[in-house]
Amino acid sequence: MWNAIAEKLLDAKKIVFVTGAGISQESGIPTFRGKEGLWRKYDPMQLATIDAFYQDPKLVWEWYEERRHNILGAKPNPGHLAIAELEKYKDVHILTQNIDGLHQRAGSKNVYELHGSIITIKCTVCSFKDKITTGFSSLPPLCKCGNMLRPDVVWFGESLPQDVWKSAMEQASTCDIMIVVGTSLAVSPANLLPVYAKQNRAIMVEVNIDPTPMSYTMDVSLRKSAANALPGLVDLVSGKVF
Ligand code: BV8
Ligand code: ZN
Repeated sequence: MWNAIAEKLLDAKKIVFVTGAGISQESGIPTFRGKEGLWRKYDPMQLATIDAFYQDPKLVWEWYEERRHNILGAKPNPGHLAIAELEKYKDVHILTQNIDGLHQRAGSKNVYELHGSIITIKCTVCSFKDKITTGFSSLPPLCKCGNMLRPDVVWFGESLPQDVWKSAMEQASTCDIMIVVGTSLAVSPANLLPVYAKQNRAIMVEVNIDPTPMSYTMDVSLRKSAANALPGLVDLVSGKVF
């Protein structure tokens, strides 16, 4: 599966991953646009936008709390674990659109959360921000300052955290190999990251069960699941298989 670029993989110093909901699908977390996708049941523009939040904060909070409980019960799968193990052999950075924290729970260190995190909460007015450690007695939860608290995620129409976005562009533009895993590349500006890598002559790899708008620019396109394809990458790099 990885033999076509075995040489490049062994020579590579920095490997950067761009991951999306597909890498967490085998942990039981629905993707956004798949058949059983999250958005299928809910209209994203209805729930993951600031207007939706102010229109019906309770509904938006119920959606996030349902997802957060599903995520807390989920475990990293062999795809997440392989990427974490790769850090033993290479300089690995993970630019993820996911808010589920599974890369960190798998043991990955250099994780850039482009769209925030479902386990962090922040105030809509003051600078309060904290990890969510317990449930809430009522929704929407209120800050000590009296204003509503919100999930610390990036909604449609909101800009990405500037510092995270800047570092993500930097990593994408300076990697030897970019591996895009489990994302339809439908959402901007995250979908620009593979373009930056390509412009800087990185070797481009896609691991995705469906084709994406950037499949034609890939050096290798694996129509495989993440949990299926990624362990083979570590076997090759670690010398377990030649
Ligand atoms: C911004 C956090 C500007 C919340 C998310 C028209 C109208 C309105 C807006 C726009 C518009 N056109 C463009 C925009 C901009 C908009 C955008 O891109 N919209 C799209 C939908 C057209 N982007 C934004 O609004 C961004 N902000 O542009 O700000 C700005 C600038 C300055 C100042 C102010 C503002 C913010 C975007 C962030 C939105 N938040 N999530 C939450 O999660 O609740 S996006 C959401 O979609 C998730 O983060 C998710 O990651 C992301 C993308 O989805 P994917 O991860 O790719 O998942 P998907 O299901 O689509 O694909 C899964 C893939 O995996 C599939 O291809 C499948 O085949 C594959 N797969 C499935 N299983 C497996 C697998 N592959 C391997 N193995 C498997 N097992
Ligand atoms: Zn506050």
